[in-house]
Parts: sequence; structure tokens; C-alpha cells
Amino acid sequence: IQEPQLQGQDTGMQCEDDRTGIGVETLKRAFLDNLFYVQGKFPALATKHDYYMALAYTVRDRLLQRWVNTAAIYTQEGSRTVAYLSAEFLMGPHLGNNLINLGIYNQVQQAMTELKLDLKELLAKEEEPGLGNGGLGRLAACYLDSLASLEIPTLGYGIRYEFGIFDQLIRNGWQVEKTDKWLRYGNPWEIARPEWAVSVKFGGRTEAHKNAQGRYRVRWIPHKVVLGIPYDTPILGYKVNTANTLRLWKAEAPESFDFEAFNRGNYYGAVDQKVTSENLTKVLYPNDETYEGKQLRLEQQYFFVSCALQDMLRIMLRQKLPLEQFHEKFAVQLNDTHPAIAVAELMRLLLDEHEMDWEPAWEITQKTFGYTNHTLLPEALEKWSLKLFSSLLPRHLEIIYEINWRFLEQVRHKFGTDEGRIGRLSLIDENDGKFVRMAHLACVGSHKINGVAALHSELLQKTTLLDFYEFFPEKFTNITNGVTPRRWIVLSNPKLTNLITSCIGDNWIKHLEDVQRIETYAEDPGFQQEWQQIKRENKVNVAEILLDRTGVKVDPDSLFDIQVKRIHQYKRQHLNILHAITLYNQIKQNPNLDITPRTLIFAGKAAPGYYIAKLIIKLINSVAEVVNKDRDIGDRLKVVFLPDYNVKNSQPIYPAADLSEQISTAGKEASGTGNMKFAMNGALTIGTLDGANIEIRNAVGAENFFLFGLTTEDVGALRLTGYRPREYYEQNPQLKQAIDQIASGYFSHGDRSLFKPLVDLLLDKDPFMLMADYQPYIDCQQQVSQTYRDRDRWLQMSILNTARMGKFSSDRAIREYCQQIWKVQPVPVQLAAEKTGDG
Ligand code: Z2T
Repeated sequence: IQEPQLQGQDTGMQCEDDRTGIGVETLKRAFLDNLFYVQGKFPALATKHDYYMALAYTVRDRLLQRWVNTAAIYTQEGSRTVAYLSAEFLMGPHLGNNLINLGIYNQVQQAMTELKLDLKELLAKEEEPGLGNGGLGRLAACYLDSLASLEIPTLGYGIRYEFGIFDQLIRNGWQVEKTDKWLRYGNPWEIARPEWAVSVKFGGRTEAHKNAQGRYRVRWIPHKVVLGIPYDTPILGYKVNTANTLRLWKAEAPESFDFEAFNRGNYYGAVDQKVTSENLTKVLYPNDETYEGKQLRLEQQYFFVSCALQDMLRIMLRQKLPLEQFHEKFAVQLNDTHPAIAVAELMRLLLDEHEMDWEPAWEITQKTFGYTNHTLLPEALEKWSLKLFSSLLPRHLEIIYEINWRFLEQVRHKFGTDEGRIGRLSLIDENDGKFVRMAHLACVGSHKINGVAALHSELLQKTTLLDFYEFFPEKFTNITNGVTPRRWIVLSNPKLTNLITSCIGDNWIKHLEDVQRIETYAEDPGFQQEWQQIKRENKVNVAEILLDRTGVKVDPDSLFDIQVKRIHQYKRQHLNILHAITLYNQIKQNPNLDITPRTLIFAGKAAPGYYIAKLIIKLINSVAEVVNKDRDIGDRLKVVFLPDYNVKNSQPIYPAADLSEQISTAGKEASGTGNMKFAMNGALTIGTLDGANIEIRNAVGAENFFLFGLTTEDVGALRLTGYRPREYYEQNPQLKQAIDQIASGYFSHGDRSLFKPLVDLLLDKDPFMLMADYQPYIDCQQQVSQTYRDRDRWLQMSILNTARMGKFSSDRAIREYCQQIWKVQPVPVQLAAEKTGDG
């Protein structure tokens, strides 16, 4: 590989290469060069966006050298590779992260300053690729960062949605969705690879034929074929040369014109096929944790999975590896069941297209896949009607029947004819119509099945996947989620990063366990003072953002109490709002009340079809309107809903939190990852014993965590004995007052019908047990307020939270995946310049 020579730590020497050098002078020269040759502008005409693009290309040049080298080494060594299959990758802006991982943030900042530009402003110009809904998609992004940082050969495979998660506007307190046109001004981080396009078949029928050896094989005669075009984005590790690939597929028509139709004079008909094919990857489904049995969604899933597996087979053939070694070359992870059709697709490719026999193909398939489950919510479990499935994927249904038949034979062998058990384990649900159960396909087709936090994995084994656990217990494992400290501390909270590094050096950025070393400063007055100062500056920053986006002025000295995440009943944003109303009433009752001033900050999107979630947003904004303009309340309470929560908007939030709200009904939140981002940045958590909260509390110490509420066992027991939410309401005057105000139109200009559906739900069914958890929550919040008044104690708790969060780095999670599931080793990448010793 020929590439420009890296001339070491420069300083503006003439010999630095314009495309790789990282000295300030070189960066400036390269930047102006890109402005001219890529954007076609000179400074006087350039917009902020032109400057952003010029900088993005300047950074991209510095990535490419590493990317090309990485690919060369992986090819040369035929390295064992992780393929992470996910329908969502919520990457967030690339520029800032690449500056951090390249280790050139400071040089670039200086270069921009010298050119009279503000790096912060340029960073803000990037349209983030919002190709995910929430936790699951963001987890995939954190994992790609850690995989690259740990030098693990990896391909991320997914869909290049033209429109990612919608942009959220708030109009009159309601959520309004706006199309996310992230590709509008071009995407400097991707490179199209049309030469590696693949064909994907849909529909039609199957038939038997005899092959050259005179043996019967199955042929699939599809109804339509769609082309998959890969678009590659480099994923650079932190201060390593490894640059892995995120490969996202775009659907195109095989021929952009139907010339027959064109010649018949049907111009519009001629472009029809192109339009229909391209619809496939148009838009991300915006539901998190509810499945919709839509054909287009199944088409998306099959499309990207087939593209990915065909791509892996192409890589093997190019490296002259026999297909019998597929599972040795690739460890394929299924990010939930969205890509679970991969089990049947790999079987089809091996059987039909490569003429392998069933037994070896099945052994390879099972050894290839791992399956991660991300939720226990029944409404999220994917099942496809046989009618839809067979019309779209007739061959796959045949294969699934065969897998099922063989699997149920084994079940009978182990457990005898226990028809109940067999019905529960079957890949086909025949209870009420017939459906393919994707989680069952994933379980049977994988060698490892994992949950995403200890409690979640335990509940999977005891409930949702109990029968599978009894059949193959050895497949089950837990890997608690983690988040990347590069984006979520270094990039988001530079001030805290500098303070920590000034005390213990910068090793912690790669080994977050080391951050424990700041514990010795937890009671040091000087350190506490700096800690508080940084938190305060981060809060001032968010106060400015809130003023700018919502017009609400908040007091940076108040307690910042923050809940940011998708809006969902199980996450209980409405419990948080009941607390807000309670505080409001307490102040109104006693206008001189000396309470700890609080700012309640909410942000998050509701699925467009999730009516109650949208009503919760309206309720938050309605309460905010009343509270914020009430003169009796003054600066003691503010409620703010920050619109359009996404990765970019979230980055300033975590560093500014005093209190992190993690208040899901016990047993419902698989893990949570926002909980980790907050605690790492020194927020204290108020939370239930749910998901990873339990492990966070164990790590930071029970005395540094505000715990309240029912346990998973309590929730189950209460359900069984008959839960009567109305009784809590009737017996608790504060709760009754709050609910009555919502119902009576106190927050809705007298409109009693607006929130009626929500009030009725809470009083009659209350599926997430807000009524039962209300008083314990209020009492716990009182504890929070008390503790906040003891500044030294709070600061000590805050420091200890950051110090003890080492476990929740995605680096730890990825090490566990590598050891327990993928059996894959690091492959360090050296640049040629380093190898020859002149770098
Ligand atoms: C999602 O974000 C999560 C689970 C899903 O189940 C779907 C989506 Cl889009 C199908 C979240 C969990 O709710 C959250 O607890 C967890 O931390 C996150 O996945 C990553 O595992």
C-alpha cells in the first residue's frame, strides 16, 4: 500500500503532508485547500456550512490513510471478523468524535481560531445521521467505537435510510413530526461502493430442479429483484490506527429505467419500478419497542440481512476461504430480532446457492450467530403472519419449517411428548392465526443468547425465554450494556475531562476502570470546588440552550433534575410530572416554603402512532406553562421540555445534570444506557431497581444512589393479588389533588376532556403502577432535596459516582462479547510510516 508519509508530531514544518499531517499550519493549509477544491469557494463567499464541509474533508483525509491500511491488513491476514447486524445505528455527529479519536481536537481548534473561525459553530453544522430510535441504535454506535478502539476487526451492517428518525417540533405543546432530511447537503463521511452491489430477491415461488450431480435442489423464482448498494463509513478507534467499516445498504432498481415501458410511451410507468425499489430504504420505522406487522418493514429487514450475508460470502471467496469456514471467518451478532431472518437466509445461501448439505450448513449457521435480546415487553416481540411471510419469502418459510421440524424432534427426544411445551417452543405461533416467531428463530439459530443487564438476563431465563433456557441453558449469558467514554465524557464534557486528566493522567479514557483513582479527591475541598465549578458552567450552558430553544429562563443554581429518553408509559415520565405538580401545590399552599429550587428538564420523542405517549408530552408542556408563569412559584420550580432530543442535543445535557431520573416500573427497562451517561458525568440517580440501575447502584454504593419503589417481585405479587390503583388515589390527598387538577382542566385552560384518557388509564388500569410508586417517589425526592442542601456531601457523592462507573464503559462490554461470544482477538494496525521507522 502506497500512502502519504506521516511525518510525526509536527509543528508546521513544510515537509508535512497536506493530507495526513496534523500540525496546525498543515491543518490550516489543508482546510483552505479543501474549501477551494471540494466546496469550490474562497473564504469571502464561504458559508458556515462550506467551512464545516472543508473541515470534514480535512479530517476525512486523515482517516482514510488508517482506513485503507486497516482494510489491507485484514485482507492480508484473513482476520476473524465481527459482523454486527443492526436495523439501527444511531451514530450522532461524526466530526467531533473523529477529532477526539484522532487525537487532534486541540490542533484543529487552534487552526480554526487562527483562521478566525469557531470550531464549536462548525461542529454544530453537521446534520446527524439519526438512523435509530433510541437505546438499541445508540448501543450499536457505542459498540462500534469500542470495537475499533480495541482493534477488533468489525463490519457494522445496516440500512442507509434516506430519512432517519423524524425531527420533533413542539406546537402548542404537542409533538409535531418533521422529515429528517439528513442527506440534504451531502454526507462527507460515506463512500459509495457500487462495485460491490448485490441483488436481493423478493416474492415469487420455489421449484425443485436437479443439479449437475443429479441431486435435487430448490430454486427460488422471485417476483422482483432489488439492488443493494453499499455505502461505507470509517469508524476510527480512539488513538489507534484501526478504522473499521460501517456498511449501510441503499436499495435501487436493477435498471433505473424500464425501457419496455419507456418505448411504449409510458414515461411515468418507466420510473415506477425505480421508485418502488427505492422506497425500501426510504425511512426508518419510528417505533421503539412496539412492532408493527408492516410488509415494508419485513422487506427492509430481509434486504439488509441478505446484502450483509452475500457481502460476507463475497469477502470469503475473494480471500479464497472455503465456505465451510464461514463461522471461523465471521462472528455475526443479531441486534435484537430485527435481523433474525439471517438464520434462514444463511441456510438458503449455503444450501441453494452453494449446494451445501443441510447438516453442515446448519452447524455452520448455529456456530455463526449470537442473539442479543433488548426487551421483555410483549408488544415488541416480532412475529410475522404466515400469509405475509410466504408471499415475500417463500423459500425462507420452507427452510424455517424444516428447522422447526428438526428442532421439535430434539425437544421430543429430551422432554417426551409434552405438547404444551412443544407449542410454546415452536417457531410457528398457532394460537390466534399463524405467525413466524422471530425470537424463536434467533434462539434456535444461535449458539449464544444474551440479555443486556443482569436483571434482564435473569428475567429472560425465568419468563420470556424460559422454555428455551430449559432446553439449552448453556446458550444463555448476560452482558451488561456500556457506553463509550469518548463521546459521553471526553467530547461531551471537556472541562470534566481536563480536571480528571490533570489529576490522574489520561489513561482512564481507554481504561475507564482507572477513573476510580479520583476517589482519593472525593473529599478534597479544592477538587470539590473545581468539580462544582465545572458542573455549574455546564448548567449555565444548558440554561442558555433552554432559553434559546424554549424561551424559558432557568436558574443555574437550582437543582437540575433531568429525564431524557424516548417517551413511553413504562419509563413513567408522567410519574415525574406528578412530582412536579406536587411541588407546585406545596409552594402554592405555603408561598414562603423554603424548598430546594429545582429545574425539571424533559426531552424525548414519542412514536408518531403512540397516542398516550404524545399526550404525556402535551401534559408536560401544559404543566410547564402553568408552573413557569406563576409568580408565586418564582425561581423555585421550573419545568421545561427541550424539543428534538437526539444525539447532538443530548451531549450538553448529561454533563449539566445534578439528578438523573431512571424511574421505570421494575422489570420493564431491559438495561437503560442514559442512566450510565448521567452517572459518569457526576449526576446522582433517583431510580427503581430496574435494568442496569441495580448494577449502577452496586457500583457507586447504595449510599450514593436514591432508591425507591416496587421491586420486580413486588410488581408481580401486586398484580396477582389484584392491583387497585384508585385506592392509592383515594387514600393520598396529595396524589388525589394532583390527579384531580389534571382531570379538572387546571393545566388545560379548563378543558376536562384533554387528559381524560390518561387520567382514566391511571385510575382504572395503571399498567405501570404509578399510583403504587407515587408516595415512595415523593419521599425519595424529598431526600434528594435535603441532600442537595449539604453541598459537601452532594459533591462527594457526585465525585464517587463518576469514580465508580468504570464498569459501564462499552469497552468492558465489548471485551465480554469478544471473550464469551465472538472468540475474536485484536488485530493491531500499523501505518507503513511507523513500520519503516521514519514516522
Ligand atoms: C430499544 O431502544 C431498546 C429495546 C428494544 O427492544 C427496542 C429499542 Cl428501539 C426491541 C432499548 C431498551 O429499551 C433499553 O433498556 C436498552 O438499554 C437498550 O435497548 C439497549 O440495550
